[in-house]
Parts: sequence; structure tokens; C-alpha cells
Amino acid sequence: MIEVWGRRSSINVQKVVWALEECGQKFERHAVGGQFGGTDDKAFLKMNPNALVPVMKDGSITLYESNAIMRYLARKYGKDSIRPRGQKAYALADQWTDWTATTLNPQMFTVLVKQVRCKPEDADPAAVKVAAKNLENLFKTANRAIGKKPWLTGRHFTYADIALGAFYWRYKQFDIKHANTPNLDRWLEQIKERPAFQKWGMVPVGTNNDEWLANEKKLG
Ligand SMILES: N[C@@H](CCC(=O)N[C@@H](CS)C(=O)NCC(=O)O)C(=O)O
Repeated sequence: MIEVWGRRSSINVQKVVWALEECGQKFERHAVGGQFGGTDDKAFLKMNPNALVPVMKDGSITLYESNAIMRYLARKYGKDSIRPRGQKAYALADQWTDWTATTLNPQMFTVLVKQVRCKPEDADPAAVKVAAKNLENLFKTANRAIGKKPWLTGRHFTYADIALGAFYWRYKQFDIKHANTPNLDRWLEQIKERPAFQKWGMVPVGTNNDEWLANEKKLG
């Protein structure tokens, strides 16, 4: 049985368990990280010396890095579900997946830790304002790229839709000024219809630290 280590409030864990569900794979998940701790345990550090979630174990393969895990799942189990079909779709799926991690995530992280997941005295509205402006531009870029296409890379759903979908869902919950991105809104409506997203991706982020921590505990 595939095993996953990670708390459900983590966006990177959400991507992995959502991908597993899309691939129709059964798995066992252990709530680790955040309030649950465990990432500094010797056994965990052996799996991921970075002390971060998620970690996935499939037989003799133990992997960290959520996007690497999604790509592994796509190759091994994702034909007809999350695996891109053809060179162009593969190239675009990787481009967008990397974009979420390297370009989008730093701005998302600023809003998360300076507005939602911080004590009131540690909030930094100025930094959040700058990040929100950057996010408007970034999501407008993605909005133009998806255009009228059903999914990010074309006609078929791929792991890139999971990578961007998890972030866009969270973005829409942030209490900040949002970009006008109707193509992404239309695409998110399709994502919301997917049972795997409903089960693993539709996770409330909360508007303040207390809500965040309460959600984390409730979700496991
Ligand atoms: N690049 C890594 C980032 C992993 C990461 O930053 N994980 C965060 C949660 S999203 C974490 O483990 N934080 C510490 C904790 O939960 O205790 C990935 O995509 O898997």
C-alpha cells in the first residue's frame, strides 16, 4: 500500500493526495508536520532530510518534493488520468508545474504567513499588499494562457491542473484584492466538479491563525 506522510492543511500534501485519488490509487496517510510534529524524528529524517512534508513511499521508492511525486504518479499510474498526452502537453504541464513552485509560491507564501498564518502582531500588511499586486499579475498571466482551453495544457486534465488548481483555490480564499481572471474562474468551476478535488483539495485555509490551527487539527 502506498503511504503518504503529511498534514492535510499543507498545499503540497493536498496536491499529492489529490493526484493519488485522480489515479485511483489507495493509500494510507499519516498526519505529520505543523501541529502534529514528527518531521524531526529520526525515521522521518531518513525519508526526507529536509524535515518537510509530503513524503510518499511506494514499495522500494521513497520520494519527497510534491511535484516530483505527482510526476512519478503520473508516469506509473496516471495514464488516462493525470499524465500529459503528447510532447506538447508534457512540456506545458512541466512549465506550469514549475511556474507554480518557483514564481507563484513565493508570493502565495507571503500572504499565507504574513496575513493568515501569523499572530496579529506578526502580520505585515505592506508585504501582503505587494504580494497581492504581484499575484494579480501572475494570475492574469495564467488566465491569458488558459484562454478558452478546457484544461491548462489543452483538452486533458493533467498534474499541472492540480498544481495550479490547489494554489488558485487557496488564492480565492485569501482576503486580498483579486485579479479579474474569468478564464481561471471557469476552469476552477470544472475543478470543483472533480470528486478527487472535493475529497482532498477543497481545504479551507482560514482567515487568521486560530482558524488555520483549528482547521489543521480537524483535517489531520
Ligand atoms: N518543495 C517542497 C516543499 C515542502 C514544504 O515546504 N512543506 C511544508 C508544508 S507545505 C512543510 O513541511 N512545513 C513544515 C511542517 O509542516 O511541519 C514540496 O513541494 O514538497
